[in-house]
Amino acid sequence: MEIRNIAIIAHVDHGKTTLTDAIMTQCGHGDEGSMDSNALEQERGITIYAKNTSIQYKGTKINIVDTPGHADFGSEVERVLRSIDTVLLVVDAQEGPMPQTRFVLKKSLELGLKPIVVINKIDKPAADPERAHEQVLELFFELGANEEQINFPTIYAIGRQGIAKKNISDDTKDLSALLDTIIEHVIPANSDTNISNNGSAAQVFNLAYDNFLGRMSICRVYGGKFVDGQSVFVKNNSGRTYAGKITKLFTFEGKQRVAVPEIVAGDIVMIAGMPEIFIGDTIVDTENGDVMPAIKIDEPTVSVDILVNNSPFAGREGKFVTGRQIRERLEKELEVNVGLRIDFSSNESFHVSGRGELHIAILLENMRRRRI
Ligand SMILES: Nc1nc2c(ncn2[C@@H]2O[C@H](COP(=O)(O)OP(=O)(O)OP(=O)(O)O)[C@@H](O)[C@H]2O)c(=O)[nH]1
Ligand SMILES: [Mg+2]
Repeated sequence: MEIRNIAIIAHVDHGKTTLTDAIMTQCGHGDEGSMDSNALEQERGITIYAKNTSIQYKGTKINIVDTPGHADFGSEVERVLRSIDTVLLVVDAQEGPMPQTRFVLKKSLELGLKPIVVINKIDKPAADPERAHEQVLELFFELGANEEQINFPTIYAIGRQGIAKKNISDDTKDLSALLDTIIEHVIPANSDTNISNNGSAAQVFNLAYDNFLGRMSICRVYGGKFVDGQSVFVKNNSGRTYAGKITKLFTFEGKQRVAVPEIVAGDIVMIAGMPEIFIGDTIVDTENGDVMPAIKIDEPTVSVDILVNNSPFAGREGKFVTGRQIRERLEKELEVNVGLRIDFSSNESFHVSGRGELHIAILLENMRRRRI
């Protein structure tokens, strides 16, 4: 089956998740709930973590990564952009491009991606889709887009009603115009052998945990294929290579993972069996296979010191209150929270740096809920 891999990117609240949910619903995955599945995401009504899903449309598999639009979670966007071939740049038809539109578009253009622009929320009373389109075009020029990138296809949408159109005046009732454009415009992922010319390779862009299988890596397969039970090598950008063995393979159907005997180039998959793997690492089938370029993440902007509570109120809340327990939790967080930096060198406190106040606040709230 042919495969297309895309990410949906935008400024906060411009309608990425609503659009992704509508695509899921129209492609038969409406009973799986919103992409904003995390408890904190539901409480706050924003996306915090990039997540992937997979649908089938006209016999083609489309892997979609929904990303957060809040600037504090920019690293979530950066870490997934390598694993996909095109972005849907969603822009609110009333607000036009906003600061984070610029940030995510810049990162995409730098990677050579050719975006599809979705002017969304055209149902808003004050929407001005033509002006938004004009502003997006200007932004492409400003960011130094090449000619191919500037010739982006534009789709007009009401994500909340599951409607997409090629022209504003079209009378459409579903998202076919968008899905057809994805099939036409995005290069088939299977044909993508240019990145790895040295055997089978997959790069990790996310991690997950399973009580039975342990650490799971979510990867994009770049070349060849891997089979269940295969012996492989893991390589990282600091030059380390070590042997490993695949103990289980999955692909995605909607948000569900499905066990498969083999995975092929182009697909976005989940691999179990490598307990020490990290985001950015490359899995190869031969010891001299090429390591993929590192995934670049911008530096943090704010920091806080976390220390053991020694105030008179100590011990009133939480269960895991020692320095060692805090440290263990922070070390685990570092594995998946790629925008975070932590300095463990002081004995008294941990110096935690993130991409903004909300980035740190979500970390602290997650720790509090784990009774730390
Ligand atoms: N009027 C209108 N509102 C919409 C449309 N699509 C989404 N919304 C509303 O816009 C708000 C934000 O939608 P989300 O889909 O959560 O936005 P998002 O881009 O995923 O937000 P983050 O992931 O937090 O960046 C919600 O209140 C939606 O109901 C649309 O087509 N028209
Ligand atoms: Mg969202």
